[in-house]
Amino acid sequence: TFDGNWKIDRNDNYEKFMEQMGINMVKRKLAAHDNLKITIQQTGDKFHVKESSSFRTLEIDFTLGVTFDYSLADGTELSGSWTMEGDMLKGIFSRKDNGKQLTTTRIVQGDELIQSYNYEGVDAKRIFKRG
Ligand code: MYR
Repeated sequence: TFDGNWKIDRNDNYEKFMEQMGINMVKRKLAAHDNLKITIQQTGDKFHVKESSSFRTLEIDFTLGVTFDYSLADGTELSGSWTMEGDMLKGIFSRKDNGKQLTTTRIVQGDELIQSYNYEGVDAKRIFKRG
């Protein structure tokens, strides 16, 4: 169900979220229009994700329930894991620099992939369409 190519369509409150993350205004403006594309391939409890944006391209492999490291485009390092709850992927990550938690979910609704984020009380969403 998550499998396929996804292209960012729109953001909801993403700039406020990035502000809460401590990202400066110039980077926030660029990141709000990052042309993010993700390709997801699931095999059992293993996922292969290709991420490409105006900042970078990278490939990530993770297994549900297994902790891994992930760096944001600005270099902020996270560590955490994804689990599946029903049809929803739930990620709990923590920042290595300050220990604070970033939670995120992914769910497919109709023809859209909705990724939500929470950091220190601020919620945001990024909504992708197949393509
Ligand atoms: C993946 O499944 O795509 C790799 C792991 C993602 C970890 C959580 C991503 C949080 C990204 C937050 C973006 C915040 C920008 C300020």
